Amino acid sequence: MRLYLVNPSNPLVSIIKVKESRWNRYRVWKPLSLMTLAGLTPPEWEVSIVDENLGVPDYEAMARPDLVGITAFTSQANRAYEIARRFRGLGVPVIMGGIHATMCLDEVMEQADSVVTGEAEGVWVQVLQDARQGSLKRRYDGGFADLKDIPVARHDLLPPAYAFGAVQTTRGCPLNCSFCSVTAFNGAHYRQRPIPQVVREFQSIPEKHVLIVDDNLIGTSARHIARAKDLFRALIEADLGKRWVAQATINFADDEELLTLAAKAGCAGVFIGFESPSPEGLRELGKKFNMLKGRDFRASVRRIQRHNILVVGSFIIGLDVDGPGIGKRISEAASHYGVDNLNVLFLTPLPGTRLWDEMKSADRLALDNFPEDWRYYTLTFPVARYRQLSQDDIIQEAQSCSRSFYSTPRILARLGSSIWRWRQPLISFVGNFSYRSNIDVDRKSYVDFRRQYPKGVEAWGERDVSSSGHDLFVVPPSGGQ
Ligand code: B12
Ligand code: SF4
Repeated sequence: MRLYLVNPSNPLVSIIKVKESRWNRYRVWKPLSLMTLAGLTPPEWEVSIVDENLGVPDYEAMARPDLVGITAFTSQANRAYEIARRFRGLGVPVIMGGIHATMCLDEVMEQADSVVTGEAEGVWVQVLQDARQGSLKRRYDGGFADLKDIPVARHDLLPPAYAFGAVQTTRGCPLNCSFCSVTAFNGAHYRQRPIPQVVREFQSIPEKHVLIVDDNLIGTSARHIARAKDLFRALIEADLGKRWVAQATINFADDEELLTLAAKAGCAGVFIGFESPSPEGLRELGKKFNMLKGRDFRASVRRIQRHNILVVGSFIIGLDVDGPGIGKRISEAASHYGVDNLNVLFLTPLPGTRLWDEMKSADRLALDNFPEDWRYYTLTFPVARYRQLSQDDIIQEAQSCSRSFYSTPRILARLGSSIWRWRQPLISFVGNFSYRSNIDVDRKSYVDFRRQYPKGVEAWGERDVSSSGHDLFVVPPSGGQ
């Protein structure tokens, strides 16, 4: 029995554009969902993973499969449906799963023979058995898996074309930010995978650099952090020789022992969601966690960097509190905090989030011709009606933010500092130039986007003249807000 597992590509995602920007070659990530499904698949199936991000294959020339499984983030849904149509047209049954299938079940049911919602560990073997017997059900629900059941992913099934391998050590996030799908999808209960299994999987990853895909590597409570320390101790003990990057909340900076262990265990960089330069913005996004304990972001970033760990800061643009000039303010805040790279994304209502519910009920989805418009839900297009900014304004703000943060003098200053302190200079170099080159890639995409939607969209509400003060980097909060 032949099974194809497909990761669809969305050509509008800038980091997959390796021809337009050669720097993006160093940011190609392995699709862990499909490698995990392959790891769950019994040996009687001959499995191939097709990752369209490496290039769309000639499907005609490939042997006919008995079953096709397709994964999709929301931004990949349109392409996923094209692939599904192709195989279903040949009479091959198609199963879809992943976050989009879970959040938009009715839509996906129309496009696939069968849909798996939630996490697949508990149901995949049954799905395959039913497929063999020709009795696939229309829907399976995996719910939340017991993390003991995550198999070692099939890292061997993909070619050595990736900059980063991938592994997962926890699922779920104890926080619940309004724009984020994670809590709706993986739950607020923070589940941790048994450490020996994580180490075993790490050992099977061929890439030297690895992305730990956890949404929140260290969690928030003392118990979560104790577990993260145990994980790092086990990785040190295993002496894997890997360098890894991960996502964490800003409390990563609060514990010196944690930072020392993380660095020794191979941590090269951490991606942190600062989200907004103002307390009003953090409140709007439900991320008050960032303001606890009277936090000084600049000092927190420094503490992390002292362990030779790079900090990538992520911000969201287009909040209701964001007026004209927000792009520059984010760039100034990120420079003031001293982050090594800045990633700025548009506020995007993703299905299943609180933000989606709020914006949909207020008729604030500017691009709502679904499924066609999903391809713009990449967090790099203005898909909503922003309160104080028109579509053109927000594009300009985002571009001016990136241009200011990635200006030549600022890049040189950051590179100088990372060489001087020997803080991952190579990764810092690639990161800065990759983000900078994508400013142009994005600019071209916006021209096409505006051609597609020539009317543009005006701001949804009034401009708020009082909302421009109180930047966290100007007035540190007094804490506990
Ligand atoms: C790693 C990651 C990435 C990597 C992707 C690497 C890759 N090639 O896959 C990178 C950095 C490239 C990335 C990019 C983006 N990402 Co991202 N990413 C993640 C992250 C943190 C982990 C995903 C992961 O690997 N999980 C581990 C695997 C094992 O779990 P899984 O994917 O859920 O798969 C399980 C089930 O879903 C199911 N399943 C999945 N697929 C299938 C298919 C079938 C057939 C079946 C049966 C089951 C099944 O079985 C698996 C095992 O249980 C998630 C957060 C999250 N918790 O999901 C965000 C997340 C998926 N990303 C998100 C977003 C928005 C993006 C971007 C659009 C924007 C951005 N800048 O981040 C881009 C778009 C990329 C694109 N191509 O369109 C959102 C998606 C929300 C949505 N509704 O689509 C998430 C949920 C984060 C969030 N805060 O909301 N991302
Ligand atoms: S944005 Fe980060 S901290 Fe907030 S709910 Fe999502 S994963 Fe958790």
